[in-house]
Amino acid sequence: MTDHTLTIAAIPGDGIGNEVLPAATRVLDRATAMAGIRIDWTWLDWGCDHFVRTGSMMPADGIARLSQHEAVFLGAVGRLDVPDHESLWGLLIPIRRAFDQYVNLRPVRQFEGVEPRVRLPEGARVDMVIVRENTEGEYSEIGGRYGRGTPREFALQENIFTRVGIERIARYAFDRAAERRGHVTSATKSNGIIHTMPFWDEVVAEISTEYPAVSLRKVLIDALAAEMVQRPHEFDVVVASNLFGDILSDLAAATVGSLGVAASANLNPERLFPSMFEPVHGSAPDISGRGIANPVAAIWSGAMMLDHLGHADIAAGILDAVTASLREPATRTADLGGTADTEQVTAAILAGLDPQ
Ligand code: GGG
Repeated sequence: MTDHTLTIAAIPGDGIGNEVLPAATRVLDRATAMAGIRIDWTWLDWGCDHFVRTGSMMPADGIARLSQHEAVFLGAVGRLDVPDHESLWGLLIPIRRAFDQYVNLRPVRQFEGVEPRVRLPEGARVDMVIVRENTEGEYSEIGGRYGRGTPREFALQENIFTRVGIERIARYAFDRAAERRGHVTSATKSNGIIHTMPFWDEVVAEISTEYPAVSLRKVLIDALAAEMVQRPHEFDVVVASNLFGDILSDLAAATVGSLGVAASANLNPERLFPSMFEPVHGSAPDISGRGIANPVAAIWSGAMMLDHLGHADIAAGILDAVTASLREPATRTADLGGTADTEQVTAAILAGLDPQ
């Protein structure tokens, strides 16, 4: 008997987004149905095809339509014949900003049975969360191009770091660390970036005084990238600006196997607007259409969505089924050394949801 309905907008987008998102919604449908919950999906065909057809990635009332939902579930954006800045700034980034999704939460976990890509000490496991600032920083519209096609041509782009923006992302990171192992690492580059990064360091350090039980270590981004390859198991919570957080999360995901297991949540923690959940990976034109994409990142992102919507128990059940499927090469995809295709992984996860 269904006693509760969730209204969720689903945007598969481009490339493998059209393969992993339907797989993930099947898993979410089954897991919620078992708990007496129904998901009312609004499927939206927005993305690069829409851009080629109409000149925009989503309709003019797109944000208003999304705002009628409890959450947004996104696949991937990007197509080889569409400039990447058009696809990102026409869909993904406007949604993050319109809904003030200032936290991009990206968990990185080493799953049992999946061989890490870096050598770890005996018994060590990678389990970190990257807290990426998601609405300002280096992803800024402020700037322009001058003298196009002339010898004096230049491009100028302003980074935006606000006190409010740094304070709120730092507090979110410290809150997560307080619930976990109690360590925050802050990514910086305050030796070379003379204005914004010393400001970032200063504000993060100020917020740290509110959390005496949590340690803070600031590390220059170049050294941090090296540490993440050499000792990924030592990180607990990493807080980073928009660009640094994006780069580090791909790097961290690679250490534990592949971007195929990198999930993310774009959160408005105050819940004034819908939050958006998406795999970290893009549209992967090199493998799209072959049915071999890894659906785990999308499925885990969907589990994060259910957790955010108040169904932590269902989310945990999905993650258990994902964990079990990853143990065997027969039920994981080739990016993780397995032999399964998207359908076989999805079937294994669906079977793992059923009471044994
Ligand atoms: N899963 C959505 C997607 O396609 N992401 C690829 C991407 O390039 N994202 C950039 C970003 O997260 O800033």
